[in-house]
Formats: sequence, structure tokens, C-alpha cells
Amino acid sequence: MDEQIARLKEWVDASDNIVFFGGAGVSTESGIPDFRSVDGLYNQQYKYPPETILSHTFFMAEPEEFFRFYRAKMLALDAQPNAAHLKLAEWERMGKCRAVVTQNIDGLHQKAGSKEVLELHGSVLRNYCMRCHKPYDVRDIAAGIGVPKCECGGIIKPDVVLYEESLDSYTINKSVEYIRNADILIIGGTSLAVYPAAGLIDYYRGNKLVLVNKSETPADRRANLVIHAPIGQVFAQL
Ligand code: CNA
Repeated sequence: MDEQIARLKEWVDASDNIVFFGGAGVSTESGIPDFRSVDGLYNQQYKYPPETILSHTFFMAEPEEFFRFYRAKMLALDAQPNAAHLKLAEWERMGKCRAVVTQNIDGLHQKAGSKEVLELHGSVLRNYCMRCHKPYDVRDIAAGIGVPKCECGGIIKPDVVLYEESLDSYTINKSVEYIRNADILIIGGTSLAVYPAAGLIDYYRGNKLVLVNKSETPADRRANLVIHAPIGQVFAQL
């Protein structure tokens, strides 16, 4: 393990074109549960599975139930960035990290100071009225009860990509461009099970594909370096 971390450090020290692709595992050390770990949301008991609740159909059909789950499980406004978020922000300031491409919706990369963050699945921090598009602060959503409503009577929807909804094409294209041109692609804290996001790593053409994940992923076999450990602990040593 120490040897692998030392190799990653060498690569990082020598590069000015690192791109990071991450998922929910990046934020578990900040206290936000992921989906697929043993203590993740898929292994907790609800009336409906999380992918059902977090679908567009469910949002439209049962908004009350959606917002009950959403407020309880998806909003973690007091969470703080961990060593992985902070290191990536530091690398950006040093001119080493070009972009963070994330499936996360928690805003922690920006809280850590990263500027070039491509949020494939949106952000809980942005919320808009579905009818008049008026923006609302996330604290309005968190503090309210029931279905949040705009002054105009429309439902306020978080700017997150629900299952069945399509990803923003500008964000995808920009992510592809960064990944395609990256010297090092570090993939971290993601099961690589959610498409189309997971497919973006196929655009990487280099020979320094790094995987930092607690459990195995479908990309382990083609990675040039695999570290199975908590990402915050690993990045704290870089
Ligand atoms: P996932 O499918 O739950 O996979 C998480 C992966 O991270 C698993 O393979 C874990 O083994 C691994 N992992 C967990 N903790 C750590 C750690 N400390 N260090 C290294 N690896 C770890 O999550 P994905 O992101 O792959 O799935 C995509 C979904 C989850 C996206 O649509 C997200 O929006 C959604 N999600 C986001 C958040 C968030 O914003 N923080 C939280 C929960 C779910």
C-alpha cells in the first residue's frame, strides 16, 4: 500500500495535468453516506428503494415522500470537506489539477476551494421553481416541511439529475475534453455503476489511470495503479 501511494505521489508531483473523476465515496469521510457501501443508502430500509424515490416519475407522483427522503438523506449542509477534497483544491491552486468531474451533488469540492468542478448530477445547493424558474436557497428547502413551493405556486425542484433525467450536455462535453487530454486520471470513491457518468472514463487515453476506492470496481483491471483504501486517508499522504 505504502509503495502504491509513493508511486502515486511521484506521478502527481511530476504532473500539471491531473483530472479527478469521483463519486459518493469521496464524501463518506465527511459523514455523507454513499449508495452502495454496506452502510450506504441502498442497504438501509425504506418503503421504496432509493433509485425509485430519486427518479423523475416518483418526484412527480409523490413529491411529499420524495422531499421527506431528500431532506433526511441527501441534504447534509453542515458536512465539511475532507482531506481528499482539500488536496484536490490545493492541486488546482498549484496548477496541477485541471478539473474535478464529480457525480456528487453535495458541493463539497467547491467548499474546499476547487473552482473547475463539473457536476454531472447537479447540486443540492441550486434550486428552482419549476414554473417561473425563480432560484431558491437550499436553506429554504432544508428548513421547510412538505413540498417546497414558490411564491407563484410552482414546486421548487433541486437542480439534481434524477434517474430518468438526462445529463447536461455542456457539462458532459467539458468533462470529456478534460478527461481525453489528461496526463493522469484519478478515479476515486465511485462504484462506476451509474451510467452515462461512468462511461466518461473511457475517453482517457493516457497511461496513468489511477483508482482509489474502498472496494473493487469494473475498471480495476485496466488501471495502471489501484489503491483499495479510504480516499481521504490516501490523499492526506500525497
Ligand atoms: P456508489 O455507487 O454509492 O459507490 C461509492 C463507492 O465508493 C463504492 O465503491 C465504495 O466502496 C466507495 N467508497 C466509499 N467510501 C469510500 C472512501 N472513503 N474512500 C474510497 N472509496 C470509498 O456511488 P457513486 O458515486 O459511484 O454512484 C453514483 C451516484 C451516487 C451519483 O448519482 C451521486 O449523485 C450519488 N450520491 C451522491 C452523494 C453525494 O453527493 N455525496 C451521496 C450519495 C449518493
